[in-house]
Amino acid sequence: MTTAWMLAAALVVPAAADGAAAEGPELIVNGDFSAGTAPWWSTANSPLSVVDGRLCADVPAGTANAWDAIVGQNDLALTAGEGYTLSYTATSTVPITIRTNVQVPVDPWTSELAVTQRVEETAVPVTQNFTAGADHDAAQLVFQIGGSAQALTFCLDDVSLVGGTTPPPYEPDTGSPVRVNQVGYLTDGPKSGTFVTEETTPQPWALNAADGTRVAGGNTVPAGVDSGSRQNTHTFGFSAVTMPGKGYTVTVAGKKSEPFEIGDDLYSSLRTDALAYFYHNRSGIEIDAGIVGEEYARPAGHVNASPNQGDNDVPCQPGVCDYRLDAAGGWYDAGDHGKYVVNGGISVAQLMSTFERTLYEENADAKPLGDGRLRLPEHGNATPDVLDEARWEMEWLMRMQVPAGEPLAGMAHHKLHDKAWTGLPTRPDRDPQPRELHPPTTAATLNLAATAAQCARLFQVYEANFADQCRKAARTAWTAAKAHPAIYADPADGTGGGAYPDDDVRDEFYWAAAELFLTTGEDGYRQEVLRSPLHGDTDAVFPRGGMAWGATAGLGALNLATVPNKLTADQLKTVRTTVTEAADGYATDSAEAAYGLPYAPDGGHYVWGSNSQVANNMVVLGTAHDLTGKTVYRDAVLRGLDYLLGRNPLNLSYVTGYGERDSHNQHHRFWANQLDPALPNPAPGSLAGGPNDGIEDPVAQAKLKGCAPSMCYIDDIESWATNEVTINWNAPLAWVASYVDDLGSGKTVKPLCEVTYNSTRWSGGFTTQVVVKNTGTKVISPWKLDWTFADRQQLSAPWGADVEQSGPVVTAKALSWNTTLPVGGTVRFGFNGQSTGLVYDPRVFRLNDQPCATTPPR
Ligand code: 9MR
Repeated sequence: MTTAWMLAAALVVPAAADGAAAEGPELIVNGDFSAGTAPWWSTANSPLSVVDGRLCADVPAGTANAWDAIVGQNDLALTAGEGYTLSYTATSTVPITIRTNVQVPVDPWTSELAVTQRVEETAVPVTQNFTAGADHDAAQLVFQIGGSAQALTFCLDDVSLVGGTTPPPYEPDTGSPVRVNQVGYLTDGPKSGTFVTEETTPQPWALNAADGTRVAGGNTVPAGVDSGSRQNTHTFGFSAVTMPGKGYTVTVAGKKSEPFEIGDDLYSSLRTDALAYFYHNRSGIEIDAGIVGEEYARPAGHVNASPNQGDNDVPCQPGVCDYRLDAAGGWYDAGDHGKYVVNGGISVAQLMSTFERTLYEENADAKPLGDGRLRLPEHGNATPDVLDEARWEMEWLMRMQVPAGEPLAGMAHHKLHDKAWTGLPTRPDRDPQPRELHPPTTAATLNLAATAAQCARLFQVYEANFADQCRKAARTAWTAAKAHPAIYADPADGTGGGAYPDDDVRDEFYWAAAELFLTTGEDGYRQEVLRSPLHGDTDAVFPRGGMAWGATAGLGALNLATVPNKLTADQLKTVRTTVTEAADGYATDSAEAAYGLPYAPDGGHYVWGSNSQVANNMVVLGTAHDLTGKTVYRDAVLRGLDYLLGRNPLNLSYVTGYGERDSHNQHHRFWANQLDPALPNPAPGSLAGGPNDGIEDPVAQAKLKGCAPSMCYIDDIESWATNEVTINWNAPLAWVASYVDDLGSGKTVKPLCEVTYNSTRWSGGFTTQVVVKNTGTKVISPWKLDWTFADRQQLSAPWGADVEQSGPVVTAKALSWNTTLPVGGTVRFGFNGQSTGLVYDPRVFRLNDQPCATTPPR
């Protein structure tokens, strides 16, 4: 009888049969653990950590089978007939018999190597030779270490698997050399693309409609070698084409682009999806299938239900404090389950600013961000949904504040995360690691001061008690930061979570002072703003490479430039000039780049999360457009979006679910479909970190060595340095999506109305006169004017119109005698009212749902 074993043995080639070691490339990534635990994984019951340069797993007592606890590595490519040598050393605090397999990673787990071995406290080097019987794209090496009655620690060192032939160097599949925004172009916006070729002379291009009809054409413009990608490029443009349609393509020299749309409403779902990212990544709450669908639903994470050790009662790292905090809630930072005040800050600020923009920018529409509009549970509470989402994080940020009476009271702990890194995948509710608070820092404290101040002014008209809580936390944090201005995070504190170190907090001081000044109007904070060495220094406030979690001054400057405040006209001009000067720089970068992106980092280095730097520069450009109306700024935002959505060296949309060729294997512990088909891919609207020439992870190091900066990216779940998702990358994406959706078709339309709003104020009250003018070409009848108070104003006793207020929302309707607003005609009405705190005249009015110009302009 021929057994399977004999068949396998018959296939063994001499090299392995006689026990000779195989030669060939190394297949194991990070076999000496110098890069931490990844891409090694383990079963959730046996968390991994690197101890003295070895990979150790804490295995619980009482598992039944060897395979009940596993340490492994995936993605091993083997070739049939080739010889391989596996070697490693192993130790165990309790003697066990382990099973070591090289196998198919799914049922029936067919193995190429399956051996057992006794492992004890003393390390013994082990070598196993074998010959692969079949080809495998992605086999796995597993050490099955369960089955012991006693708990034990199993450690590995120097793991190596060599053999086969050297795989060809990694070549990204870049598809067509014709690169376009794979979602589309606004009907009346700029439209350009990039062609990659060795040719140096102009090439004919054609724009074709979905049915193949030629719509436009011309010759490409040679643009030389693009420094980011080292590709020889040409550009082409078709802005003049304004016929909406789906399925357009551009063909150059016989090569066809991915299809795209021309239209007016391309980005409303991007806004909603980009914002849904935050609900998906909430900690401490069940993610509801009714809101996100079955695939993305999951139980609440880190709520003290086993095996979670919970965030409701978190101790400090040893020696850091002797109290515990209820720090449940907030958002997970990224692919990991850490929660970081530095980074939570910029993210929640940008969500709040996405909303705040709608209070002061005439062309911004608050409705799509309003109550009942986003994918989250807090519908029907009258608070705009985007603020509900921000509140989820703000509550957590305030929980991270050191309680009164404790040392460093009022400061904020820098972060809270697992004691040791968990493997991929790990659903949040299945994370068994102890959670720990890390020391308070000045940077974290100022992140809290800044965001809590912004929270106080935005929530005052919706949830006054919560706003007061925010205001108090902001003031306390500011005072604590002033008392402890130089307590920095340890850059080496990166076990189990990211370090987020920052030892220059001048920008955080500027940001926090700006927010506190905007919210309170107090002169002390104004002086702090004006005294800052950053004030008015464009390059310091807006670094060339963009704002970031460690470079936050720009957040303050953008709000000083746009939110009504008590700066003098000259002081305001200084701030606005920093915004427009920075935007001029980014716009020039964009106009000069072969790929149109508004990002030209120092030394040409694409940093970790470069896509968010592109997005942050787009926020500055969008704000400059809001302030000045200049289309050069708007066009640079739109070209930045083109880059993120496919017009780039890899021909890839970095936003999941958008474009024909999208990133969808980003690094995430729950959205880990690439490792476990039962888990989902990242939710639509998730922005990948993007090219990073630092290539700090093993997959990037194995595949991307020598890469051109803007091509240092791989859509692999284990490449966390190029392909993670995080809150601080999706936050500017949400701002940008909102801004772009508000552009409509992109046509600059003259408003059909003009509102002059004049209040005479005295302490606690006001009398207001409103003049509405029909500046369009059609009679408006009946008319209805809406606005939202940003501050605490309650009107009464109206005249000249039927005026009603519900919360901060005011609607003024025509009376029977002034129903009609003729062309060029005006209507006047007014009211008295009461106010508390700082109040400013509203600036955003809609007449029958259409935006009006406001006089005087800002
Ligand atoms: O975004 C962070 C990037 O600027 C740093 O260079 C990098 C290394 O320290 O860390 C990034 O932040 C990660 C954090 O440390 C842990 N959670 C995931 C974040 C995104 O990769």
